[in-house]
Amino acid sequence: MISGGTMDTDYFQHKEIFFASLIYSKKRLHYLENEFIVRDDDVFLVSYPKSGTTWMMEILSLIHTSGDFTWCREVPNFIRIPWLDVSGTGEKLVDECESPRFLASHLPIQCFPKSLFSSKAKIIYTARSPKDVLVSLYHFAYMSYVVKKPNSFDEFMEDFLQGRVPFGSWFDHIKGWMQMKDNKNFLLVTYEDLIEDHRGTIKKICTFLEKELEEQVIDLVVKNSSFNSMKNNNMSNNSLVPDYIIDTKNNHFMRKGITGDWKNHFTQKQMEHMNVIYREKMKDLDVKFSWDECL
Ligand code: PPS
Repeated sequence: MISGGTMDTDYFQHKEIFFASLIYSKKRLHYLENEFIVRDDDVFLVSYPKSGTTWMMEILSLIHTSGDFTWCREVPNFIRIPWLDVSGTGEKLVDECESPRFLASHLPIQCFPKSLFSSKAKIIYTARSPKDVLVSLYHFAYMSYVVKKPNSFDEFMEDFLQGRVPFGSWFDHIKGWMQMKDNKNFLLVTYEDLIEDHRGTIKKICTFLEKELEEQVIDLVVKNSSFNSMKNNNMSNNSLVPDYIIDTKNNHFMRKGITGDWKNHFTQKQMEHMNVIYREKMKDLDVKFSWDECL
């Protein structure tokens, strides 16, 4: 059963994109885009919400410590890898983070710090099938105060397809970031890659980061970034995020951790509707995704 709070969630618009007023601000977004200095050794974990950001945070933490689990066991993920976009306490965490910094962000490319484009910083973009993103976001809306509570799944799907959700349209987000796909400092990883070949994908990330790890160390990264390991670790399952942002008392952030859960939520009609919109919106993008085959 889904349970959630009663507090209202407000959005504001910045560059025609919705942001939750609770933890984001126009001032911060303006500062980030125009004044934030990206360092050459920064690594950004960029994703549309619910695409596997938290999983990537764990993998990068473990690669960084060469498989040593202590950091992940003792320090919350949002302190290990601060959220660039969040205003208030988040800003301090970003500023105080020592180089080389790992920073997480859901920002669409047009809102990202401009200084990125003249830097050597690395971007790992994590993408996930939009159908599973939609389902994950739908459930998340009931446990968080940063996504408005849906009236129905049908209505929520329409909001998602029209980009009337935080961070805007999934289609625009991915198409925007894919402009960087041929840049050597950009790596595209999908949630589906991680599910199908956890180990192989971690090795690909290590190669991208120029971090050579022995096979036994890779074993530790795989083991300690598994769904169950993260679900049971309070430093990684977001249970330490304040209740006014995410209510993890009655719900698990680490919900199912699978691919294809959309099949348990979509009617035939909803599936066909989303397929039509997907094909139309993605027709000019010359990148193939594993989920394209299901359309
Ligand atoms: S957020 O709120 O935008 O930061 O969410 P994000 O971390 O991007 O995505 C949350 C979904 O990722 C799943 N997850 C995992 N799946 C498999 N294995 C591991 N280790 C893992 N860690 C997180 C999490 O369960 C959410 O997906 P759903 O489908 O809701 O379970």
